Amino acid sequence: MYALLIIPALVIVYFGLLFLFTDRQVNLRLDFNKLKKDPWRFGKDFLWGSATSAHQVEGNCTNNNWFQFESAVDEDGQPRISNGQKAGVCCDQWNRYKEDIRLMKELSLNAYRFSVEWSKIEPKQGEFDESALDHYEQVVDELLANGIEPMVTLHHFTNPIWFEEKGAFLQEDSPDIFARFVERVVRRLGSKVKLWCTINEPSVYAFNGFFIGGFPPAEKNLPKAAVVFKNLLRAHTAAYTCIKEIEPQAQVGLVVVMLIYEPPSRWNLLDVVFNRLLRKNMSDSHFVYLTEGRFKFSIPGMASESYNSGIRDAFDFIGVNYYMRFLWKFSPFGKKKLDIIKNAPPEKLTDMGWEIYPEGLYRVLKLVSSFTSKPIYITENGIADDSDTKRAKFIEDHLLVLNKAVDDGMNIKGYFYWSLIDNFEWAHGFEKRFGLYHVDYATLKRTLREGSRKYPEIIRKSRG
Ligand code: GCO
Repeated sequence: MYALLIIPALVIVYFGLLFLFTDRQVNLRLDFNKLKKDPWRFGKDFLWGSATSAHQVEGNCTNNNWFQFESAVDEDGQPRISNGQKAGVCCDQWNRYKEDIRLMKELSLNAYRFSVEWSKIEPKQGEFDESALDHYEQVVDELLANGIEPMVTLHHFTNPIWFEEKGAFLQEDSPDIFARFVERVVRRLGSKVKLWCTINEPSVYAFNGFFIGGFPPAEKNLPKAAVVFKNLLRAHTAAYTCIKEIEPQAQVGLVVVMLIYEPPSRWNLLDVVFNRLLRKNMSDSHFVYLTEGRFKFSIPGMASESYNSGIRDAFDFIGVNYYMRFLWKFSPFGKKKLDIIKNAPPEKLTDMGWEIYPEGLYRVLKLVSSFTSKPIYITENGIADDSDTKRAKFIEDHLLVLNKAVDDGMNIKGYFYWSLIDNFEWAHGFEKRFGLYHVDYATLKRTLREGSRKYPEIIRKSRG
């Protein structure tokens, strides 16, 4: 008799848990033909930009941890960077920034997100190089003279070697060390720059560097990754406080990479719960920290870290980097316990192997908006597409989705395409081409890609 009841009870519990942990927007699909009929709703003040980071475009970043990493080899003696490439002179934006700003203007852009290279500004601890600050001030002046709003990122993955050698963001006092650098930058640029991103993608820096091993220092230690994640968020708050003391009017935000964590099967409770756990730790944790000051990272049996800053709402905006969705499969008894399932057809994949899923942008914006009504900037979104066959559609579809998000009342203030020009894609080297402009690395010539024309076309239409 009881046995007969157990089965329906288990079924109820199973589906109850499924309901509890399933993302309400799982597999969301939108009708793009319908979206195309909507008028563009980005107001006149909307920021239309592109984004880069110092190490990926500037050239001669020879005093940071990535410079060291580019010469290092892995456990099998293989180079850390694809084909043993090195960033080197890169796109030489340090010397060609005027040309690049002209390229932005040609696309009708009115904003540029770029990062300042800490290792050039503070080459030794406590020693600041005013000529590096002069350079960034000149860049900012040139942008402003061309009607382009600068958005400055203070930390985009690279550390000065001296900081790296001390233990970088594993150190308890790393937020203070970082804030001292921030102070120097803001004292110099603060009267001209209104928009500041403190840290780019804390979770990517922490987990690529300390768990997956694709970034320096290439460790595989989840508890350490959790500590670094925590300290990066603390560093955000330290930077926020410092900037606001100097420039109370400044708008300061954190840049969060937002993946869609999707169960390969929506009826498999294990997959559903596991993907929810990942989202909670890797995405939601940023927003709980920002809004409540509480940090909690917990993967049962593997790592657990918590912290309370006691400071709520130390942010003025959220920067969202959105690229793709991942289907994570968790097989506790399988050979490969953790796997990313790839079932998208080739036409839906970028050169990075990432699934093109524009609806995901809507979903992540909805998620961020459930935590805060403060402004959101899409600080990165783009495609590696060397053949340039998918770029135009990628841009259009993502902007249609963004338009819907604006229409639905989400507080979105700008969009920055990654990237202005092809650049050094970290451990992937130069092969992955994200640029609106193609870069010929032999001559450094920039050439607009056909597919990129979609971007200014939409910008112009939306301005009316
Ligand atoms: C990141 C960064 C960029 C990347 C871009 C494309 O997310 O890793 O912010 O530096 O180049 O996202 O992968």
